[in-house]
Amino acid sequence: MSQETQENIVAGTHIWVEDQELAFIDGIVVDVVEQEVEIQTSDARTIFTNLSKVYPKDVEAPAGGVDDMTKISYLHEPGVLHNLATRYEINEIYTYTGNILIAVNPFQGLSNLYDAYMMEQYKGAPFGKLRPHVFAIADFAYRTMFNEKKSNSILVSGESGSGKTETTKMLMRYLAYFGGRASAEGRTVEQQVLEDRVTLVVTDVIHCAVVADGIYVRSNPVLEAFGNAKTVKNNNSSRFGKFVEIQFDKQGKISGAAIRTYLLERSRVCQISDPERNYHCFYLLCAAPPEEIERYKLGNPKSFHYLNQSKCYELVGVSDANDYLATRRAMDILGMSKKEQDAIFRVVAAILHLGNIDFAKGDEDSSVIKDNESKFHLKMTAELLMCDPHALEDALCKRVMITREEIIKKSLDPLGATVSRDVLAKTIYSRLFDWLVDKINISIGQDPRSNCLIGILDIYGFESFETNRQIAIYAPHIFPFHLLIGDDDLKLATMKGLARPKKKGSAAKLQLEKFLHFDAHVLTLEFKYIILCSFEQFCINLTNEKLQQHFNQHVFKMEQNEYSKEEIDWSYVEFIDNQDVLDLIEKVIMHFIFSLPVLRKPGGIICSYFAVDLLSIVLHSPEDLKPGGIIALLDEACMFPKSSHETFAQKLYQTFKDHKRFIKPKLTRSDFTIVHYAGEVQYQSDLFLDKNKDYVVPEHQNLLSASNCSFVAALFPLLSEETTKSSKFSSIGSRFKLQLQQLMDTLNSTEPLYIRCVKPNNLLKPALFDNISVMQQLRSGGVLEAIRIKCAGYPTHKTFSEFLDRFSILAPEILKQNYEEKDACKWILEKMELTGYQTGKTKVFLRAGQLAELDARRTVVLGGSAKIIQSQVRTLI
Ligand code: AD9
Ligand code: MG
Repeated sequence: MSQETQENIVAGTHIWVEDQELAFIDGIVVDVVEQEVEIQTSDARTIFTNLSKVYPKDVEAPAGGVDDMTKISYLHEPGVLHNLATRYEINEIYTYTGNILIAVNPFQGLSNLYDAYMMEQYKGAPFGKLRPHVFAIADFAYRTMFNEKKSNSILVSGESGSGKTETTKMLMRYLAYFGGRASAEGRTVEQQVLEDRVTLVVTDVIHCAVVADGIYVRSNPVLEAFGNAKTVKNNNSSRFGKFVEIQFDKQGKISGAAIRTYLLERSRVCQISDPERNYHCFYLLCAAPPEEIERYKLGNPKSFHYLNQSKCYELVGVSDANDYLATRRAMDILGMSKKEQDAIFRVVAAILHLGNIDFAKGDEDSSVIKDNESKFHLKMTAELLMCDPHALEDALCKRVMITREEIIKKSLDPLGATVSRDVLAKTIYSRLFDWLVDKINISIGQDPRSNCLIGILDIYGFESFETNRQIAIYAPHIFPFHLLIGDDDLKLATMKGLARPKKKGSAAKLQLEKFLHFDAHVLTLEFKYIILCSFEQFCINLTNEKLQQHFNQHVFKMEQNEYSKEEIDWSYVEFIDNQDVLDLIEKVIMHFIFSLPVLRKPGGIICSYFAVDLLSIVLHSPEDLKPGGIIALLDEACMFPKSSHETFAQKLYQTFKDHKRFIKPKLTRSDFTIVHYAGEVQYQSDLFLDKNKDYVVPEHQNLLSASNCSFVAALFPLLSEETTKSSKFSSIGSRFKLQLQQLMDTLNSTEPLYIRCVKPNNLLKPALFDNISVMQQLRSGGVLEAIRIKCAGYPTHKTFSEFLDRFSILAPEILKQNYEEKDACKWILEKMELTGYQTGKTKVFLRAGQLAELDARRTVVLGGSAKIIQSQVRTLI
């Protein structure tokens, strides 16, 4: 929310001005005529701009920046950004905003930043006394937990590659360091084993992993091997959300831990694009010792379809062979038996073979196994999963249809069979992942007596795939031509100012905004590149909306606490809320409607608007009868056999046509846009219905539950007839919503601490700070929202002595009198005829813009321009 305040900008004032490339550039005001400002920028340009694009700059800010954003005199976007950039330059990667820690990824090891000496430094140090550090947050959480017996949670967020998982590891390392047992003396072997397991899970590191060549290595812990992959954004990207709960006993020692995971990315198992990789475990297994390769009939990753869709097989600086051994060792520590480990890797190998089964057209619309090679892979898959090869072939190529009259087996065409194969691979993999999480939880054990815990949330950040880019293309004479965007090869179809290329099998769309430059050989384009988001991003963004609300409420509460500590009036501080977006997404339809027998149609459930119409006659309560949110409407669409993504989209358009957070984009029949707190995101509804159905194909279920391998059979437990009947449809969206609610309940019962990770550049390189990208992340991460909340109240807090140091020059007479500090401050403020400020017990609280006004007066007194121009200055975004 922007806030305009009456300000004073004088010629000679140091300012920040908006800049296309740098986000903001500093300069000095030369002249102001009404709303137009003439500026001399620090890169020696003269520019004219509107006053609304100008922000006052604090010339007195320390050269190395300030370690807490709340100490910045002018709390606005350029001020925050400049402070972070200045600090990053001198390798100060951590900065506070109150007790929120902002961590800018250094993309390089900074010496001694995380060693034992550093941990000792932060142990018990009052918060804020030492330089900002992730250990300070961990220590604060640990102290609060131990001294006040309060549970804490630390929420780590940020975009992919910003350093969430690394930060999480540092937090856990600190907690394990002080929460671990001091010595092994007097402890049973069982206790030691348990602690090793907890330490392993908690720190994600095997301390004693020494490989054959004697090098001390970081292991590839189990969850990372199965849940992480190389993506364009991060070589070790976590493809799932994780909440680790560390339990402590009365002595403050770790006594148990539990992991909850969220939304593993299933599609990656079958579909990857260059230069990404599939989950690490596939490559690790292909690098296993020869006897295992022989046992699983594996070989070069290039020979497997699920891996060779991308040309990337290896990671720089990583040995898959070493990581395989380390993962095995981690599994040993976690108490996974050799038999279980064999079964796990057998399943992984089976998935690789499964992906190599191709289909050809059989009689009529049926399909058959394509060739001998595919037959070999079918045999291997069946062997590894210990199921019947004919049953496997049937499960892939046929579907059983139950009609009123008979049960018929319908053949699938080759495309249908391929889809069926991929669905099977994804289902097996996600069940395997869930099994691993359960197993880890069982093996580390929970402490039922623990009543204090520290929870750490490492969860994916807000997702939107819209980027503005400029590119130059050589020789664009021949149309259509190929356009390289990163590594995506997109074909431009037309060139009429708006091109809409289609990338095969993906949702990439390219909208040409304008041509910048065109000569004989080079065409420079500026365009908006949009990859439409799907159901997964929808769920991720819902998570972020929920966390954002939690964050806002917390920041607001902290502000209020500060005000009440200083005994000042804060009643008119407005609270900015995103409840309306949450309602749009997750508001429930009142299910009791469906329990009214009169409203049931024979053989099915009626649709909500029909129900609402009928019910409104009875209830007369329009507020109660508002339709459900997007998830409820999606579930409803999934339950109707005749629904399609188009009817679902139509229903959304019709229901939310007046909702200010919902937009029907132009030129589309089924996309929809949600105005999230972090910006607009366009979703493509095409696969929403399919992806929302948590449905295991009964043929797949029957095949694997009959496996001779007890491990595989246990991944697919037989469902009772009752469950099969009642759970015809189970909604992923609703289940995720429930999971999220449970997470929020946990978070609400703890004291939250926040760490916002920032990725300073997209090249993953040290010492590069991309202002525009960082600013976008600060917006999405709610850091600027926190600042807005502060600005809605009193953005400037200055202790009386700080205030007097800076402004006593405005009222030199006070020096002659024997005023109390507080009275002296009041005297100055009254003399300057300011209103709306507050003086607390130790600090002056100024409204947005008042500091700029005082500074302007100060500049005049100090001999700056005598001309003060009254003007509008936007001090906020
Ligand atoms: V994702 O959403 O799981 O794709 P994360 O978890 O935010 O992502 P990650 O922690 O994996 O990112 O960090 C990415 C890379 O940045 C790491 O592999 C390191 O190479 C690098 N990194 C991150 N934090 C630090 C740090 N504190 N010091 C040095 C770091 N390098
Ligand atoms: Mg991660």
